Amino acid sequence: MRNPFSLHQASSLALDAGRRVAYPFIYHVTVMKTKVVILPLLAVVAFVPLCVRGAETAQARLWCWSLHFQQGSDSFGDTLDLTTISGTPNGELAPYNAPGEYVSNFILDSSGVPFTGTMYLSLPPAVDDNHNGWPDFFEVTQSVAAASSGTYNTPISSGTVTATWSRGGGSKDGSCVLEVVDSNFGNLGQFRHSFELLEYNGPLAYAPGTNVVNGSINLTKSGDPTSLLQGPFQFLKLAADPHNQLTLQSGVWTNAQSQTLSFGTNLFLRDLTSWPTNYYGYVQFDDGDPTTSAPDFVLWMLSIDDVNDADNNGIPDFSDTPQPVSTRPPRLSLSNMTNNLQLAIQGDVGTVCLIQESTSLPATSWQTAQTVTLTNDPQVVSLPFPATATAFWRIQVQ
Ligand SMILES: [Ca+2]
Ligand SMILES: [Ca+2]
Ligand SMILES: [Ca+2]
Repeated sequence: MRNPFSLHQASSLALDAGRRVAYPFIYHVTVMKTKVVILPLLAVVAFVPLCVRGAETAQARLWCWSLHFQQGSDSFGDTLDLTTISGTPNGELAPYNAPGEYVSNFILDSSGVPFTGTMYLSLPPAVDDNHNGWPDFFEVTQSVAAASSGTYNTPISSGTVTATWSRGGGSKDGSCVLEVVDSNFGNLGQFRHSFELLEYNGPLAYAPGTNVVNGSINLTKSGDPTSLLQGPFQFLKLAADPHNQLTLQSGVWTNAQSQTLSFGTNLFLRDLTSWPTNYYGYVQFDDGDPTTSAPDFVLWMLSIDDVNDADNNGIPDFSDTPQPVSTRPPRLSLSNMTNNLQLAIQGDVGTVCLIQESTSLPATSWQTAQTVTLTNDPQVVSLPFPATATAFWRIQVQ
């Protein structure tokens, strides 16, 4: 077994409502003595789009706080792999226990002699040139050109790592050169890696609710339009602050390979200070990459931007108190036929109408002649001729 370590998720995870331009930190490293664990094959579940009455659309961006590294190599053909699981390296560089601090186990193959260790690497300082509250480093639209540093240790030595990062704006793929200098063995090489941001964008359909917001996502991976992530969601509004705090309920989404990704419950906040149409929170998958043999790439962030604001009160429809559904006042016309009268009612289908009759105006009392639920617009109702010479009718909407 090459990698006797595994990354485990810490128990607590909190959102920083005031300072979003920071990296998260939720992991710690523990030694794992067990053998490789193979997950059972996940069931294939078809995704059925959620159709909800009065659905509206917001925009969503979902990205992973882990980076995906390809194998790196130096000019001598030595290789460097990163991994957070046992078995085949998964290339994950994962957030660690302080903002911007990352960790991964590694396998460095130097002239055919592999040795393993754990690398602790800082990301470049977070910047936000596009002023959206999120670190540009994790935005595909933004470019990166920066350096950072770290350390590593192995069972027999330790050393330093210097990272040189480069990624063009609009590209999910970048390069990272890791220069490894060992305290005992000197410079072990400059390893050039490709690294990838895992980011999805797309519409998020939802139905505003008093206490619950139901909907579905339909996201496409940046730089890979065939890779989709779809599925339903449910948010519960917090009773004490329903416009600004919602809890994402656990659920399951499905990717283009019909693999399912389960996620847990997490709190979402509305950004009241700098982006009031934006909601954000963590999405923690049980396993963010079903193609690898163990849970990995678990921590993601979902940013929801909703510019719908039907009542123009500054609170997006996503979390605002839903407006009551208004029905059009019915419009009436009466026709004198050979054997009866025909009352045509124009109104919203589904409206329940009481047809009421009086022999005089002002009426001392209106008598309900029929109750009709509109199934057409207009809907024609037959009325018998009145017993009196003069009669009046009206509609009362229920
Ligand atoms: Ca930004
Ligand atoms: Ca996995
Ligand atoms: Ca509103």
